[in-house]
Amino acid sequence: MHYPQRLVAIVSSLAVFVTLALFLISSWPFSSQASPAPAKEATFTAAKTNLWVELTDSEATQVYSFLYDEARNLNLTKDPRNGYDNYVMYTELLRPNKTDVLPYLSDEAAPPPRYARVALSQTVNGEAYIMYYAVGPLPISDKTTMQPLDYCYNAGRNWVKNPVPSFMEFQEWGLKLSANVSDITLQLLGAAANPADADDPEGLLVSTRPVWIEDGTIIHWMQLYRPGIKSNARSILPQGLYVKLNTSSTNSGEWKTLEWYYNGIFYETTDDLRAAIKQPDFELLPMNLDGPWTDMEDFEASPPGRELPPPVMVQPQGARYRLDKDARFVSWMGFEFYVSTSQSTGVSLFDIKFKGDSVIYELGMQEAMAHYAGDDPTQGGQEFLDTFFGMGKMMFELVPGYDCPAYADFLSMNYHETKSQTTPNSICIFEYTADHALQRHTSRLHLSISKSTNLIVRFVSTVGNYDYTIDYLFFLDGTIEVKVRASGFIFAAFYPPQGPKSEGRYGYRIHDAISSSMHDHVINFKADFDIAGVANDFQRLGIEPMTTSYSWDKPEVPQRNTMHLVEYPLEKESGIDWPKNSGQMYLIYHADKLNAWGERRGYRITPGTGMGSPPHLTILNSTTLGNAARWAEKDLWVLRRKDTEQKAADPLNFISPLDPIVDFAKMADRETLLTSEDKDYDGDLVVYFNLGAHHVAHTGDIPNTLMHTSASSVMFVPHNFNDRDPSRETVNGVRLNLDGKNGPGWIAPKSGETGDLRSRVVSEKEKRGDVGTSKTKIRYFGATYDEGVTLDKEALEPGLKGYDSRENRVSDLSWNAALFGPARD
Ligand SMILES: *[C@@H]1O[C@H](CO)[C@@H](O)[C@H](O)[C@H]1NC(C)=O
Ligand SMILES: *[C@@H]1O[C@H](CO)[C@@H](O)[C@H](O)[C@H]1NC(C)=O
Ligand SMILES: *[C@@H]1O[C@H](CO)[C@@H](O)[C@H](O)[C@H]1NC(C)=O
Ligand SMILES: *[C@@H]1O[C@H](CO)[C@@H](O)[C@H](O)[C@H]1NC(C)=O
Ligand SMILES: *[C@@H]1O[C@H](CO)[C@@H](O)[C@H](O)[C@H]1NC(C)=O
Ligand SMILES: [Cu+2]
Repeated sequence: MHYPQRLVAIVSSLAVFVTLALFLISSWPFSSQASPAPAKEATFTAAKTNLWVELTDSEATQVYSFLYDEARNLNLTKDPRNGYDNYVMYTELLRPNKTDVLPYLSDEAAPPPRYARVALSQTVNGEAYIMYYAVGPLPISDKTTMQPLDYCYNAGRNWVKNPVPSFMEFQEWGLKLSANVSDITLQLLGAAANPADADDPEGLLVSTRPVWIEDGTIIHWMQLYRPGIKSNARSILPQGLYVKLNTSSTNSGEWKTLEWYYNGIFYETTDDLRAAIKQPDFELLPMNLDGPWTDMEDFEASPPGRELPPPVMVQPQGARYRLDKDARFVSWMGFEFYVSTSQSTGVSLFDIKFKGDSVIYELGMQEAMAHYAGDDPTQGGQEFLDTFFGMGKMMFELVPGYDCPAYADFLSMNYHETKSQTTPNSICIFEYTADHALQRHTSRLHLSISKSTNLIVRFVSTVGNYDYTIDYLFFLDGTIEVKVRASGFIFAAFYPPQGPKSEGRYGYRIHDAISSSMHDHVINFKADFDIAGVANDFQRLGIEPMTTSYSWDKPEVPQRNTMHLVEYPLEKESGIDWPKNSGQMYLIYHADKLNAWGERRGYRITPGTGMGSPPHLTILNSTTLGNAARWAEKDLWVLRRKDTEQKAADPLNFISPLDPIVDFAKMADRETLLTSEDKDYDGDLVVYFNLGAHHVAHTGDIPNTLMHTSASSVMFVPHNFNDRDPSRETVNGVRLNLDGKNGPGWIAPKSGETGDLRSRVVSEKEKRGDVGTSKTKIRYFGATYDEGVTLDKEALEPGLKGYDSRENRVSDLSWNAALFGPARD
């Protein structure tokens, strides 16, 4: 299941020997060739149970048996034909209430019982629904019940209507309809649909977008696409022909085409379009044809530089973090946390501590939106809420040496649809040393510099045309960063050569007949801060200009223009944007815990590294989104934490935008954040923040968007959290003592001069680093490479022989793919 690594676990007796050897011998005793994995412990066990780990296969099996039990009377089928059948769509862990978890984490109570969330497709009175239930406690016993799960859905119900229960039939109907007008498509688009073979590389494909869903009425726009099968480039191969459909009836025999749209002109019937094409003045648009321009690789080019492989990071002496793979618990340089996964939202981290203090209880993605604009019937209203497609399910296997360094540790992703699924190696954990120092300072007599090494937890979720790489990064000073980068094919629009006909501009022409189609990516995360405990408050620290007078300035300067700090507590649940000119700092403090200097212990929330400050959605009151994603309207939100408000969104919001099961606006309803105003409030805050990009794609996005151009990040930085910078204890660095005779410089000291190497209590063995040359005295802190290392090719460039995946069950972004999931294999 795992990649072949040189750094294999070593037997425990050897580990003991190596550990002892480290104490006894002052310099590294082995050549790396002889002992590739020294300090790594053979076993490392989390102190607590990981309460957030996904249901095991055995738990899921029990849940399925419970559901299929005839006593439940659910009439479930294991082989559903469509959404009118009763079947289990998926089951997953229903994450425990924090109220029940905290007593366990502080050793005051047993772990809370485990529950499953079950999503059932159920038909009631001829109407198809998707319904959520809680099944538990697990393991199944006579105490186990199945209850409608509604406490965490603020719509006050546990169901959403399935608006297109026969989606597969709908897709097939669309293809047949296109094939029926092959005389038209051959003339206009140079190809025909092939309903008999959806994988026909020459056959046209269809893609639909719902325009209107109200009780009993569902209208779609359908557009034709070339398949671009080889590179999966379909989303940049839209064709210029659109048709409006009425699929309101439950009987597909009554589905109708309404009107056709081509080159800015509507045709009321198919025959009207046929007749128009026969006219001599009919204007034929260019076709958007597949070709080498959609290839993601150039195997042939060999400009200077390509003949040598690029540099790589290696880790010849083993990992420095400790990982309990079973418990999914990680410990690194003072940080500790548990890893959890979910089929819809991917990887979340829980109970993040730094040097024993709590920092964040829960950190995880909630939803990823892509919202388009344009003057054609598809892009003009297109929007995706990607958790609906299962961003956890689509965490495919990572490529060592490319997604993550060859030496990374990999974890699998498991989830449960009709049956249990495991994707190997889809989360990676590794250390990486930055291309810059963490700290440095040169003085007359010495220079001190240390390395910036991060721990990174990474996963990639491929949602149709787009691949999101999501990182949780940890820094030695206690900083935590959340970063999203995206790549893959954009979802382009067809571009008539004479340019957009309406006044708006929505993109650039980036090939014969495609427009780059502007869109916003807004990706929401939850950070449940517990800065040194749950009772926290949120302050905005203004950095403001001021005119004032000081007694010491008088009489010469009666008034001075200067600046100062002003604190504004956030008193009510609110959404806020990143401040102009970084004129405010957003701070979360513990209510009363102080550091040694009497200042409140806190963390700062700030835009991190990426393409500018992370944006929110440009569109105001999006017509398509309704109430499905109100979290996208501001950069970040500060809310009270509640057991009843687990997430900012639910995947099913995508199919019920007007009346979503979770309406974020109802969560952010301006309740007081002041414990003094509400005695029942414990001061526990949650921050929801957005990453993403205003994606104005250009020719550089062809064939694929590049990761650095789409990167966005938010950082949480200690703010008076410690008494001084804690990275000094864990960092690797060096102090160089200089002779100092002629100012800073690399000047040879007088013979016999040793200089001050800050050797307050230096024992002989600690002098190990004191290996000064005649010019400079050198002392290292943290371990160093004292011998040469030997690496085999696998450490530099893995042969990928351990890559397990044969086929990825990639979503095609249709509702079909999500609702009748890939599990039906
Ligand atoms: C059970 O479900 C099937 C469809 O899967 C349906 O045809 C049948 O009527 C249902 N039976 C009952 C008793 O509801
Ligand atoms: C979690 O909290 C909610 C709200 O208080 C409650 O309705 C629910 O029963 C709790 N869940 C469990 C498993 O105790
Ligand atoms: C395609 O054409 C056939 C024959 O005219 C017709 O029976 C069928 O309903 C058409 N299908 C669609 C989806 O338009
Ligand atoms: C769509 O079809 C339904 C019947 O299936 C009909 O009641 C409705 O009026 C139609 N709507 C439009 C806009 O054609
Ligand atoms: C959006 O909705 C809010 C609240 O209903 C309203 O105040 C605002 O004017 C709306 N803006 C637009 C552009 O529709
Ligand atoms: Cu994009």
